[in-house]
Amino acid sequence: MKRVFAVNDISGIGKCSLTAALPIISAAGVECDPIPTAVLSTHTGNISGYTFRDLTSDLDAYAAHWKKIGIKPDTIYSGYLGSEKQIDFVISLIDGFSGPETMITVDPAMADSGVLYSGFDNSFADKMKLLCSKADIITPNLTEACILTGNGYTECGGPEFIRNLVLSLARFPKKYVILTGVSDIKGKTGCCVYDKASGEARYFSTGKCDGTYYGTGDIFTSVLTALMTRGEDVFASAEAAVEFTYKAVLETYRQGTDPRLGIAFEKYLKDLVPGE
Ligand code: PXL
Repeated sequence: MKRVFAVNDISGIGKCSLTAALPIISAAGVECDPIPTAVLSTHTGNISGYTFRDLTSDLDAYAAHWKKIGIKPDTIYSGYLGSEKQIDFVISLIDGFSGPETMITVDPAMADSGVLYSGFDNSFADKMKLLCSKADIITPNLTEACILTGNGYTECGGPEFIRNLVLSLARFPKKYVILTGVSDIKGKTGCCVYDKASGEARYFSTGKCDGTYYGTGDIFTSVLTALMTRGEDVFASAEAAVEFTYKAVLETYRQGTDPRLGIAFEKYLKDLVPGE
């Protein structure tokens, strides 16, 4: 069985970070080994009063124990990280556990809708660039892409703007840039996948629901990471991840629940289960 190390926080409510990665990667038939960086009562997006227990001081011993008992990952996947120290930890994890066959996925989760998430600053964003340069695949949203490349943020840049952004992001990862929350079709959303080796760029698009849905980036990158770890090609994996995320957002919209409390992806987990 393939194994993913997932370095991310646990937000008790919100179905993002590890509470998305664990069910999604497991459903896809890949073992998900969590490395929890912090425990929060909820995610931090537009909800006040959340608790935050930082686990940074546990991380080195946690990884050292895995090293001692001989656990080896096929993929190392990092998402939301709470501090520059935690970025340093992920870099040391990559140095200590990866070989030529290990896939490294970095979701530089730090911003959305034109602004950094609460608690992050420019110095954190600079350190995130270093982590992105250790990755095979990066999955920034439009805001994160603008921060990483030093571009001014605009929500509705045309195809030329997106093309330049993707090419500019290509300096970071070894293999693929996957820019999320964009489309080449007006009124749609999805992602743009750029393969550095071939120079090929492809868009995958779906419809768009009104409103802000927290955790979509984590859901998208968890599906993508699981499928690629399973051996599927980057374009097929990104297309499946876009579709899965859209179905779940649509379900949330239909249910009419508060989108801050999480995306209703459970019903679609069965679509990720590998065939016999
Ligand atoms: O989904 C990204 C994410 C993960 N973890 C925490 C967050 C967020 C986004 O706001 O606050 C704690």
